[in-house]
Amino acid sequence: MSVCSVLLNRRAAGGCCRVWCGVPRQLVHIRSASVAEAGTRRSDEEQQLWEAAGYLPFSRAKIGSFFQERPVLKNPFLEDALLRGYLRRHLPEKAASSDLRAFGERVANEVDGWGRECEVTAPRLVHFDPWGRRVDHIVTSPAWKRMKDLSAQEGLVAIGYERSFGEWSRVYQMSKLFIFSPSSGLYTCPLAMTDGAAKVIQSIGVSWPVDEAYGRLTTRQPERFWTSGQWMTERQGGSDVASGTETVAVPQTDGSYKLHGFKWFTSATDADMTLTLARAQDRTGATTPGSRGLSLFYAEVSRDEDGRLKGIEVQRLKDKLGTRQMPTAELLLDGLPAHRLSEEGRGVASIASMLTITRIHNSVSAAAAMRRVVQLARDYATRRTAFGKLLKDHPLHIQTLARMEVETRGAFLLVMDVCRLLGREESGIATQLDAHLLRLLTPVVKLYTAKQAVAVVSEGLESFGGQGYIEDTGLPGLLRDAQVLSIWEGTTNVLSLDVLRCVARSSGMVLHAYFSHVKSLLAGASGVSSLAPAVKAVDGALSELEVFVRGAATKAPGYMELAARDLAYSLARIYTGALLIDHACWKGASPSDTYAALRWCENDLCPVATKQARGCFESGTPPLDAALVFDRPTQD
Ligand code: UCC
Repeated sequence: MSVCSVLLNRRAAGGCCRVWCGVPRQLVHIRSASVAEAGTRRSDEEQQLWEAAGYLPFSRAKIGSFFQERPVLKNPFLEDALLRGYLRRHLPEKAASSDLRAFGERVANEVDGWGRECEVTAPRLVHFDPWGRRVDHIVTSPAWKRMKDLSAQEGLVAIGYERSFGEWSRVYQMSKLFIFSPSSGLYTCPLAMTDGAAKVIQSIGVSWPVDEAYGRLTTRQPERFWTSGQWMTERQGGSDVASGTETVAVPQTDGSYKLHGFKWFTSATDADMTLTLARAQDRTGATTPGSRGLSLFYAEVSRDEDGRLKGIEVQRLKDKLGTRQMPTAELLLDGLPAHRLSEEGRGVASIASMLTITRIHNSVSAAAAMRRVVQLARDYATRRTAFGKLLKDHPLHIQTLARMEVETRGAFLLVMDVCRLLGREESGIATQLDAHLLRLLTPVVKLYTAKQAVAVVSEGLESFGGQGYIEDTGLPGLLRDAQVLSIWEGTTNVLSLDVLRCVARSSGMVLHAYFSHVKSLLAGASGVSSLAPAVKAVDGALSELEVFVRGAATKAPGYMELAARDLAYSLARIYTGALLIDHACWKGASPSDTYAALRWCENDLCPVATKQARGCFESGTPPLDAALVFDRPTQD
């Protein structure tokens, strides 16, 4: 090795506090001082002694000998104090906890690797066979196929329909999905739509032509298991479905239909069937515009004897920011055989129960992404040293992780409460109050947790330093995949408007249920002094919200539209605060449960009141907003 390279290597190594090749730092440091003497030359003998002693870092291996330890994924069930506490409180059955424990072990040791395989082996579309025949094969990785089998075996959809744990079955199912989701290679997306399709079929009636499909969607037998798509979005967009749907359904003499149209976003397109919206033609070939013209259709995805998809051409796969594990395609429907499931013109109302389910799944994935990044960051904090001590011993670092933990706990409790309500509704024991709460909180939990997930996962990546930005750590994918959660299944603003819609359609009854329930949760904590500041904060915010809502009745619709997002955030933060308080009052709660509740309640719990006080929703605001957004440079 030349003196020059020795010098270079010494400089590169200077200042590091690790021990190299068994040589104590002090020794290296002293030698490094002698090397630093500019212009001096070591004798050949000295040089040989140096090299023989093996003191030189980087002298033998070009990459050196120090490697940062990677964060280790441990059993995500066993590692999650809140999940386990929540289940001990509400679902103490041994069968559930043993299943979750075993599944958590499998997720950490086996499934997480498959998820990574799905990410690095993205699906691809093969349009033609070697002889030029159109085949439109979506080729997915073996790991993606294993995910399908696993999903059936583990009952990831079936549990919701077997109802072995009665009203708590949905909580059990979603707990399983919660530990699976970040390792699933996005297989939770087809499962969400499959669950949604089963729910729609169940609500319409399990009879021909969907009885066979229902059995397959909810089976635990991998060889029978089907997944379903939910094809709603066309070129004009996926939010305003009523005006954006061009697909027509042409009636056939046997009572079935053929669909003709172009579906612009179809996720998990390797599905076995789909539920989709189209406009049924009358005898003259005319269709009805708007929502009243939309009906719900069921179609199987199958091939003819030549291997061609029946009535479907896959135009192309989408090139997405994230969720690359999952095929998302543009589909030309050209005579797709289908059956109408809803009454004519009741398409949106009929698919609404699917939206409820997929929005809840979305929220589970959001909370799960937060939980996963916190678990990994926590583990990493016990391994990585900076400035002479482990990250876990830097209070500022731990403060950041603690803030992420508070967000994660809030999201988890909010999601699980909506699952609890769903379980009650499906078990036939929901009160009117439960039904109202479920309707109101479904858009709220979806919009709020999706935004939280992006913020928490982004913060989480920072806690790994530069490694959080490196693709093959698997960490950046968490952020990319989180970003979709606020986009699909209704964007934040569309869902905020859905909150207003359900308030109006229920004549305010959903809000009445909300206020009653939050008050009853707070009442349970009235004598708990350690929680007094949190109770006071939620109580105060609830009063502010009540004042806002009372005043809203006299406001113009434009006022409420401007307030919609802040209203939805207020509903989420206050309700979550009440849930954290309630959980902290449980006899099995830990001091950390109390601390999390106190910290959560330090937030602005009622931003709609804060913003109202600043005049944000007044009629003078939109022109100012518009002037700001479209501000142009003035001419020089
Ligand atoms: O498909 C997509 C991507 C697939 C991938 C998903 C995977 C998720 C996996 C997550 C885990 C990883 S993206 C598609 C995105 N598009 C949407 O989500 C639609 C967003 N837009 C809306 O939600 C709108 O609010 C619409 C489309 C529902 C609005 O349509 P309309 O026609 O204007 O709706 P109306 O007139 O307000 O309501 C029609 C009927 C009413 O019932 P009736 O007639 O009985 O009064 C409403 O009460 O539908 C009822 N309805 C609802 N019911 C409407 N929305 C709901 C609801 N959310 N819940 C219950």
